[in-house]
Amino acid sequence: MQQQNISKLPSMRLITIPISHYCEKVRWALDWLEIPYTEERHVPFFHRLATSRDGGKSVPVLVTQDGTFTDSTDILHYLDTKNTKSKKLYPSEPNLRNEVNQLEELFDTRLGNNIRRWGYFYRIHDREGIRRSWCTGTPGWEKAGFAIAFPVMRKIVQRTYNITAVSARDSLQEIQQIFEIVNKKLSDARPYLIGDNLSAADITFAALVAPALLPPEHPIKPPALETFNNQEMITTIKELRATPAGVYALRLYREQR
Ligand SMILES: N[C@@H](CCC(=O)N[C@@H](CS)C(=O)NCC(=O)O)C(=O)O
Repeated sequence: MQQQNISKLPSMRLITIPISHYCEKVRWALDWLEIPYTEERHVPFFHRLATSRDGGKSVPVLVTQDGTFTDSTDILHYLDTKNTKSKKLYPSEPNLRNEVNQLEELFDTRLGNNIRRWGYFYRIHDREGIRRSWCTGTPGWEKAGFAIAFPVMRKIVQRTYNITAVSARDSLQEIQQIFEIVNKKLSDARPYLIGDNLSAADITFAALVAPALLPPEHPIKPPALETFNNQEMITTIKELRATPAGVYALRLYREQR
């Protein structure tokens, strides 16, 4: 595919919910590829007004001169055709590319949902924490809407994502299984999951686990662990951080974000 000079392209628009880990995956890819974009942040529920205007539902949505992309993986594939630098999100070598695709799919389908369910189970009652996670950088009228409607929003989130003590425990088991897969891959001391360079697989893993590791470099600055009062959650975060997969995701945030 012919590459274009990205500095001459009109800026892309990225529609997000600030704390969404799928949005963070795309934001990180854009930043890493040094592609200019404008982020438009929305409070959950209000985001639908923005995404539906461009034919989407969930976030992230990327609006470009080539069309609108409504899924994080589609967005990363599109971005990979756009960059003029030597960086690639997907390796050209077919076997490596295949492996990256498979891992990204695994993380998207089995990790993202479970991290969200597990995280909300512990944090959805922390109104101030949720306000920062959902409202940072959003329009004033949406912030005002949050202030009024949060109790109702919380109930809908709990119902939509089936957030209960039992589902949170099941989700943690799924998360631990994915961590095991990543631990095994990293056991030969490789610097990245696939090949010699950062790829979509690395960005997807680190971005999707961020809500359970709270890396300080995250653009929506996470609270310090000591400020939480749920001991069970603190213990799990410490355990996940100490695994090879956790150490690796935190390193990616430190060195590549
Ligand atoms: N498969 C989608 C998942 C995106 C997703 O789950 N987004 C959530 C936020 S983390 C969302 O927008 N939820 C609200 C909605 O569906 O309207 C992707 O990779 O982009």
